[in-house]
This record gives sequence, structure tokens and C-alpha cells, in this order.
Amino acid sequence: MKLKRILLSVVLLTVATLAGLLAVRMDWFEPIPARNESAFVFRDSFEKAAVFRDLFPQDLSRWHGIQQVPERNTIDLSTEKAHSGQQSLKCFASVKRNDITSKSDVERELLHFVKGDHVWSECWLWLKGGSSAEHVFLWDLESSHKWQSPGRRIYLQKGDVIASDLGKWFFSNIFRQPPQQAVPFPFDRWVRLRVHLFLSEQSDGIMEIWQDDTKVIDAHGQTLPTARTIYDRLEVGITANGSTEHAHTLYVDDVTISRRAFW
Ligand SMILES: [Ca+2]
Repeated sequence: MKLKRILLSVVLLTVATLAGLLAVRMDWFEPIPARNESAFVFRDSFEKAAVFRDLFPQDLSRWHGIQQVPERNTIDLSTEKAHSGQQSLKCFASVKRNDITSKSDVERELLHFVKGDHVWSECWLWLKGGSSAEHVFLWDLESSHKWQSPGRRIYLQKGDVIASDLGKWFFSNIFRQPPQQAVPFPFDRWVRLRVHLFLSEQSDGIMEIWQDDTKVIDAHGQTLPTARTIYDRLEVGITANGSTEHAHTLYVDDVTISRRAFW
């Protein structure tokens, strides 16, 4: 009898956990979000800011938040490097420790990218060299309304080459470079990262990534967790450092995200 009761408890707990998980992740009961086809473009060159907090004006016209985890990480304006003007954003992320992923990035929220939309984004990145940058995440477009904020992420995999996963989702659906043609991400100089997405929860999604003038990812596949997902947040910087061995420093400048092609 006791065993039966334990088994029943385990089954009930499992069902409750799964139901809870599905409820916070799935959205088939929600209405299809309307597409907003008006032009939208956000750009920031990290100029016209005397201090870091000037990047976060109350009218929400610039950035909306940061991730700085753990607190010993730093994020600030810097005049050490600049792709445009005099300033860039300097992000320092210590190693991953005690299972806490290290983060140092800025966030732009209140975006509205849904199924059928195109996303065009560009940023200039200067990653300090000296060690492998495997497990460094640089650019995330995600849904803040869903548990763990799933979305498309751009990161450096083994060999310091760009890849993209559908992060924090049931299936990570990784887009990779062909191993023989994989181009390592350059260190200690400005690199132009360009991204084009066509959003779909099915196999007709598109993701293209250019590293300077080279198209390094040319993929078809799932780019959106579900048909009703709204990507509303862009994170740029060291959105995650999963390395337990190497801390990293990244400068970011001239970030753009747009609904229309701009190159
Ligand atoms: Ca600048």
C-alpha cells in the first residue's frame, strides 16, 4: 500500500510539474499577436552620454536595463576604444562560478517582433584576446514574457566560431558553420556582426549572420519558440559567459535593430 501511495505521489507530482512547465512555456490558448508593419529602427552609438546612466533616459528612448551578474562584473561607457565617435560600451564578465552564469550586457525592451517578421540587426564588437572565447554569448533576441526568456542567441562555440541556438527552449536547434569553412571570430579589433532573421516556429524560419563581409551562418529552421511568441527584448554585450576558466572583456559600439533591411 505504502509503495502504491509513493508511486501515486510521484506520478501526480510529475504531472503537476509538466503541466506547470507547459503552462508557462506554451501559449496555444493565447491570441495570435498582431503584426506591426510600421517602420521601426533603434540605433545607439554610445555617444551623447556623459555618464553610464545617461544611456537609460526616462523617456525609454535608449536602453532599458542591464545584466551584471555577479556584482564583480562591470559594465560602463569607455573611451578606450570607439568604433564611432569617442565612446563605446565596455563589458567585463568574470568566469562562471557555482553554476551561476556570468553576464554583463545592456537590454533594449518593448520590441515587437512576431511570426512573419524580419529582424535586421548590426553591432560592432571588439573582443579582447588572450584566451578561448568558447561559451561567450554576444547577442540575444528573446521573449521576456516566457519563463527563462527563450529566444535566438548568437555565441562562440569551440574554436571561437559563431553559432546560434534557440536558447532556453525544449530543443535548442543549433545553427552552425560548416566545420571545414568555419571562420574564427577575430580578437583585438572591431568586428561587424550583422544578423537577419525571418521569424517562424517552423522549418521556414531564416537566420543569416555575417562576420564582417563573410556570411558565416546561412540557415533555415525554427527561429521562434512558438507561433505566438513575441520577441520583445534585445540583449547585447556578454549576455552570458559560460566559461569556468576565462573571464572576458568586450567593447560594443553602434548597435542597430530594425524591422527593415538597412544594408
Ligand atoms: Ca561610439
